[in-house]
Amino acid sequence: MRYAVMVTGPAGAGKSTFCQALITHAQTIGRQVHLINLDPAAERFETPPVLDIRDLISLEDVMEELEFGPNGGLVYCFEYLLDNLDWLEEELGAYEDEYLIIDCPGQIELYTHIPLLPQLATFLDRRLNFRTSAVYLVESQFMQDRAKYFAGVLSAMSCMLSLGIPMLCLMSKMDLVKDAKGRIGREVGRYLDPDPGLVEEDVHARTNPRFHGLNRAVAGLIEDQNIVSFLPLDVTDEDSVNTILSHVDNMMQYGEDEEPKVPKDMDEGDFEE
Ligand SMILES: Nc1nc2c(ncn2[C@@H]2O[C@H](COP(=O)(O)OP(=O)(O)O)[C@@H](O)[C@H]2O)c(=O)[nH]1
Ligand SMILES: [Mg+2]
Repeated sequence: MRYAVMVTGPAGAGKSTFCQALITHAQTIGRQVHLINLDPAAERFETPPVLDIRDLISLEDVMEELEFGPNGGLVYCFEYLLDNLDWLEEELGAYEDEYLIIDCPGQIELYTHIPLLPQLATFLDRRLNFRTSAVYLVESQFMQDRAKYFAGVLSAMSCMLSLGIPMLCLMSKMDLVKDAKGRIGREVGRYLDPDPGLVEEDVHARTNPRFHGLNRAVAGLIEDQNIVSFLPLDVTDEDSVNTILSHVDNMMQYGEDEEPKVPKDMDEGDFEE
């Protein structure tokens, strides 16, 4: 069985940093995972990827030769990748029984405008028979501005619905919002599992009353569907990375032929006699 985790989320959310943290952690616990870079705009990697879209096409060349801006260039690169899926298939052919971490571009255009990442997810999942899942990162600073936070939640929902593969949402850069004792306060905790009260309080205060109905509807949607809740990610804390890895494993039923796995933070107390 082959496994692929697509690491998604807006630019700057911490995707590449998370990929690196996962790889370092996997090495520590003696597990092999491989990094695939599908972000044509990526810069340097601490651990070099085993497969890199930049070997197929470079954003710099596209921008220079075709005179595209950065966003158009990215779309072009990704369309080019999808036109050359046999390249990807061939390159990935060497990875049997492997666990791949795929660093993806963040531009929302690639998810919703032109569903290029969904096409890629489908290709990995259906055509190449990877057990495919995704994580979506929203950065913790968004919790300081509720309008941004709700935009983040909605973009996570949109990504989840468009990718059509199991997805986990992560609140990244949690080290920036922990208290002096390194704990996640109750107020912060509310953002990890959003409730409609979050909107009533201050988004209402800042919007024209004629939008209050809309605010409430959006909050209700998030609440009713109950599809977005966040796992806290702090790359500086190995336990946090480990917990996320076990949730991702669980989502893909990684190693189900071996012994069953329960995410570490879910097992406590559940099995007491
Ligand atoms: N404090 C903190 N900074 C982070 C964390 N993860 C990423 N960053 C910083 O956020 C910026 C963007 O990270 P990067 O991984 O390149 O984001 P990407 O565009 O989603 O790949 C970089 O300056 C990182 O050093 C984190 O967990 N904590
Ligand atoms: Mg990156």
